[in-house]
Amino acid sequence: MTKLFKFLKPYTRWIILVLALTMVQAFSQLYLPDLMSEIVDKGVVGGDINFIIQTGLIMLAFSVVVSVATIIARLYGAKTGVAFARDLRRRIFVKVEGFSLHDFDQVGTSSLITRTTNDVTQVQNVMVMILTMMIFAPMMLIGGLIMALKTDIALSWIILVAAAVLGVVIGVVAGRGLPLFKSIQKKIDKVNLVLRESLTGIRVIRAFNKEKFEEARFEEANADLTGTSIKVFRIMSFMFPALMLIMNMTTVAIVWFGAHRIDSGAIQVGDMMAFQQYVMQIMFSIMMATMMFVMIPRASASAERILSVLNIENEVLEPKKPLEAKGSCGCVTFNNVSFSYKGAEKPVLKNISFEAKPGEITAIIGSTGSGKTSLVNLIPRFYDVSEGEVLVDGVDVREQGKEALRAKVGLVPQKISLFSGSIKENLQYGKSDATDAEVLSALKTAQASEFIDTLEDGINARVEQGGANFSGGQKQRLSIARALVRKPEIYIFDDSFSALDFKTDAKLRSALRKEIDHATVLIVAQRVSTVMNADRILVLDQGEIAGIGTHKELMKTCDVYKEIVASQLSEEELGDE
Ligand code: M5T
Ligand code: MG
Repeated sequence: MTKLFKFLKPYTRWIILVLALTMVQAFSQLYLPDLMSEIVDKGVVGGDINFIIQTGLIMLAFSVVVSVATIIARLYGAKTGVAFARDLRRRIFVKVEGFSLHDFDQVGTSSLITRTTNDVTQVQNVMVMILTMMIFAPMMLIGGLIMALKTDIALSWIILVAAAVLGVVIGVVAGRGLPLFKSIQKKIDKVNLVLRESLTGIRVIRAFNKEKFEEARFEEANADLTGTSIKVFRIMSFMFPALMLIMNMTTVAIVWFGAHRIDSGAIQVGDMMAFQQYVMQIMFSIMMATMMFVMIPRASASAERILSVLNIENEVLEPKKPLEAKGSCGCVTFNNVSFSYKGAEKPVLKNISFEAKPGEITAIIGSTGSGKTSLVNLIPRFYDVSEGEVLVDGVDVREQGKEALRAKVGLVPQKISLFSGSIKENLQYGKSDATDAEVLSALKTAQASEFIDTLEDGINARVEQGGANFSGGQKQRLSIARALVRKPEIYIFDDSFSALDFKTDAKLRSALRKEIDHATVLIVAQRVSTVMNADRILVLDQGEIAGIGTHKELMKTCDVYKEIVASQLSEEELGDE
């Protein structure tokens, strides 16, 4: 919790204002009972009307000061809290955006969402409370004590007894409630997780008839959260009446024993009334302080959850002094690259060396899981290599600025993601100021015009979340067009033609060849027909290069390639029968 205080720094001025105002508030409140006792003793008992009016006006002025100070303090306290929460959410968001794909798996998406919303709110609430109470409560406690003792020492044993009873009650309640408070946060997480999973996996759940199972799973998490919350509130609902009882008993005790003291002439009526008010102030401040101690552990559980996100070291770091690549032709060079995912035993790529030049098509083929996607993901630096180096335009990717590097790359990922919006907006992800003409020409090359022409709104047609209203092949072509519109130096097509029929595949590749003749092109594919005409084919086998060459060369030298070709030809022949 204390580690989060540093995020309050920009609001130091507001905080000082709040603290100063709560001090004013405390001083005024401590002074009021004193004035009141004088009114009673000198004014009412002594029969001095002028004194009553005079002192009454002073009291009125003090009350106005207290009200104004309280309002402003609350306002700025809340402002600080809200601004603090906004900054914190922004920090988490920016941090998460910089996460490598590996970091994501570490925390989990649903927990990340709870942490950015619910946990931040918890911390915000307590922060505001601390701000408004930090100075106020101790001042009221100590000031109240001093004033009460000054008024009548003989009655002060009542304070001791009342405080002791109060302490025991609050101690018991807090002791039982605290652990429950902490566990509530985890239970909210669980409800979110189940809800999120069943929302995103709704198709699978329906297909496998798992609705009942999911309902039960949700019910369990939900009932767990409800049960704990009810327990907490039951305990808390006992607290308020108990506190009221203690307060009222104290008042009775003061009046009872105070009356005897007045009777014996030791104190005056006003003194007793003032004493009573001071004791109330003392008890209120004890209550507020303990409330804070109840809230803080819950918030610090949240604070820890937030900090653990903020403290994840981004794996893919921006270089201190980014180097500019001299030329910008788009050459990609792998030198003895090995790579393994964090926590994995075996490397997924071993000793990869090759060069992809502009104006040429370099194809990568290999069975599923051979590491093709992992290989191309190293070029825009989604991950860092374990050994060796990846050069783009002759400079190690780790030494280039991430933004400059990624601007050179037009990636069509294997797992396509389109965003909700229009087709045009989706293409403008590739180039934010792309004109209609640019968008249309990219769609034409990607062989997407034919189906877009059938849409009523053309390029302004809506794309649903995740591109749900398009077929797999249509999505692939939109995703290709998005990379084309960017006109980058390096194109990466990760299995981007797999959902297209052979004819569209062939037409698309011949259109591409014309369009991107000056760029470096990497095509990942499973089909031999897709890669056959490439200038260079890389055959991957379990993370290692089994052969590099043209189709003709590989047919003579590379057994793995020959096997792939043979398996696909025979399949097609079988299909023809
Ligand atoms: C190669 C492992 C995966 C596989 C190997 C993306 C990814 C992969 N892997 C991880 O452990 N974590 C990851 O985030 O790496 O996977 P690939 O590079 O995706 O293989 P591919 O592209 O050749 O396969 P495919 O099916 O796309 O043709 O063992 O477990
Ligand atoms: Mg892949």
